[in-house]
Amino acid sequence: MHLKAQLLRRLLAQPDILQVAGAHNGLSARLVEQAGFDAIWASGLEISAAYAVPDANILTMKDYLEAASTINEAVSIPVIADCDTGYGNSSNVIRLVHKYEAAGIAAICIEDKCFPKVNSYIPGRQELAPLAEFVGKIMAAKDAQRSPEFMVIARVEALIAGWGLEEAWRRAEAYAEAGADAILIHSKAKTPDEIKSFIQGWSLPLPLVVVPTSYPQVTIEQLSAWGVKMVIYANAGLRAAVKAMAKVLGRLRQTGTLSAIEAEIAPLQTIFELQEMSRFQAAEKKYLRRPYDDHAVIIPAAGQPCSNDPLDALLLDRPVAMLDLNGKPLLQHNVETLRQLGLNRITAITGYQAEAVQVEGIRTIFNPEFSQGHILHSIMKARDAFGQQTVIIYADILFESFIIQKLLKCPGDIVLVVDNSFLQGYNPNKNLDLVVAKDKPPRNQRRLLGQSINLAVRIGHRSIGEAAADYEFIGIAKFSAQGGSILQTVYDECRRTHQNRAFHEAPAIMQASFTDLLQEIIDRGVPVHLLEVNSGWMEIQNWRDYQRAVSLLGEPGRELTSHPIIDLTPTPIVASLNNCRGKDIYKL
Ligand code: SPV
Ligand code: MG
Repeated sequence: MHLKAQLLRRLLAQPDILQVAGAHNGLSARLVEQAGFDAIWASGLEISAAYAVPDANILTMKDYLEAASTINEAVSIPVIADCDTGYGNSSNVIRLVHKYEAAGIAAICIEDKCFPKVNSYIPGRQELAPLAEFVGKIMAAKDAQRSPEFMVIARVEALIAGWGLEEAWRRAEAYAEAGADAILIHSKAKTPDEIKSFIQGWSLPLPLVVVPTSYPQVTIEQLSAWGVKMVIYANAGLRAAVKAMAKVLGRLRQTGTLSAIEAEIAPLQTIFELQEMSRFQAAEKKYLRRPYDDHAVIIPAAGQPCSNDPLDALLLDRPVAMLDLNGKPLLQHNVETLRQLGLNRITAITGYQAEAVQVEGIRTIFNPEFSQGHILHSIMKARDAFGQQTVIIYADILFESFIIQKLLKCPGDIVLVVDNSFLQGYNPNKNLDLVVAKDKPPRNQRRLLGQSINLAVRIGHRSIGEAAADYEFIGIAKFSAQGGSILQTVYDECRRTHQNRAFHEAPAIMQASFTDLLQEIIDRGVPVHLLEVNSGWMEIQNWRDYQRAVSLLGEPGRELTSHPIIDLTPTPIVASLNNCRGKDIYKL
């Protein structure tokens, strides 16, 4: 069953005249369809012109077939392929019918000139093929078609070649007799009189097709009244495009600004619509699977500066996530590291100076309570952003990708990345998120870390103290779907029960840190795993950290001098609850 050929036959069976327009590629075909035409003429002239070669069989059948197939794939209306003389003799016609029919083309049109032909409007070499030879081609074509619906249109060039009406009628009748499904009677006269005369002397019931390029004054009503069944506007689209392109390009070259032509060109959106971009995107959403598509990253970046450090001067108009590190915000550095790992579902929770958080391709969720709540409260604003695996990363750290790689490989519903380098006296003034582990890691020994996993017994700050601590929680954690659901359920419960009373190290749940909830989870007997790393990350909480980060990332001179001069005198510590990470809040 040839559906498009069937459709063309159905259209021809209706009383109305069919209007068909030329195209040379998928895009021009879509425009023809959008304009409401009944079918498309895969024009030899247009296709040759699109290659910038003459319409004189310079291209091969393969070129024309490829163009016609592309056209056919782009539209749902039938395509009538202009096949010139059939690209050779009757044997070539047999192969062409097989190929065009298999490509879903509804009809082919072949003309009774000698191969290689030349466009009908080029004066000079308009050589007619012997009638018998062309009759043979029609018979070959009709015998070659596999579906009964496929159509063969015979094009009579007798008027083009100057042989007169008698010859045109004689040939048209012979082609009808040979089995043609329609007759295209072509004329290069400047008025439709010749065509009208031909029709008046035509008595067979075969549909008549005309191409009024040289007699453009004729109307559809006239043609219809004369009994024409199909009119082909063979090249209007191509000529419109050429004129518009030449005009716009000339003007652009002259003026040197796109604004001079903006009003005359189609908006990009129109092009995207013609390309059916939305269909492509829907398919991509449905079918495109990448390894970490179901993995989410959540970066709580709502907090306002609370370290009372000279660094705060760089954070007057932006949160720490947007702190400039060598020309790029900290968050951008981290997003790039994550993307390189294939982690693309990244959500940042914003609050303080939320408008400043501008990173391409990430989702942001605004936490309006950022100034009253703590980091835990922010994380819980992103409940719907959790995935099958969710990595939570504090906004003020810079990390190398291997940490995330190791973390993603770690089994366990809840895994915290921990480091014990603080034991070597690194930055002793900092308030760290400390962790007591179930298995004491050996100190002062070289070790291979591999994938060894420990368990947390205690986590927090005030209640542990550095002497008892085995590790520092670096601010990166991973939750499986189950782990994420435990996190959310325990939080919801504790919100009800600890609204106005101390929650681990916090005065109430609203001010709780992430570590307070983790301690609650540990206390409920849920395993909280520890993945040990030994550096490969750093936090940026004060001016010294910032300087180190800038110099570690390279180009220190340029970046440091491009920032305002900072007064390094420590400012007095002011009490505030402002969505900082846990280690800072109890500095008060
Ligand atoms: C074509 O469009 O290629 C045609 C019609 O064959 S015409 O150019 O009018 O001959
Ligand atoms: Mg042609």
